[in-house]
Amino acid sequence: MTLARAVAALLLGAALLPACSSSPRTITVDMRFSHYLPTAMDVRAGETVRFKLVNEDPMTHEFIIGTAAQQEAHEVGGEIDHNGLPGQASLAPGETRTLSFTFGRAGSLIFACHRPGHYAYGMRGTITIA
Ligand SMILES: [Cu+2]
Repeated sequence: MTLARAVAALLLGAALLPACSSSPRTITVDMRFSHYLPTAMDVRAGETVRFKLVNEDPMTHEFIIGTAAQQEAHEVGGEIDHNGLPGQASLAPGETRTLSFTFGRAGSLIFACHRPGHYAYGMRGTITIA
């Protein structure tokens, strides 16, 4: 690439930035060996995030956003399919699915899987909302 082309590409990129800033940010969450990666995320109050959930395991997993109390309730609850519920998803073995969620006020939330034994095994992470 010539210098002129590199400069032109940079200027074009800068010109496109304002248009891109209004679309939701995508955070990819991998589920592997019954753990999430990443295990901690930072978002802004009021931000809408598009989660790309990738289940790499040969078993069903969940991605459920909630408070500690809500997670405890899910741990003893019986829902099998969480798809279509706000901030919740169920993923079949090997499935990739997207979930959009708008965060409220500043604080912290937990995301977790409540398939039997997974939460206790450590399939959970934290979201800090600032
Ligand atoms: Cu799981």
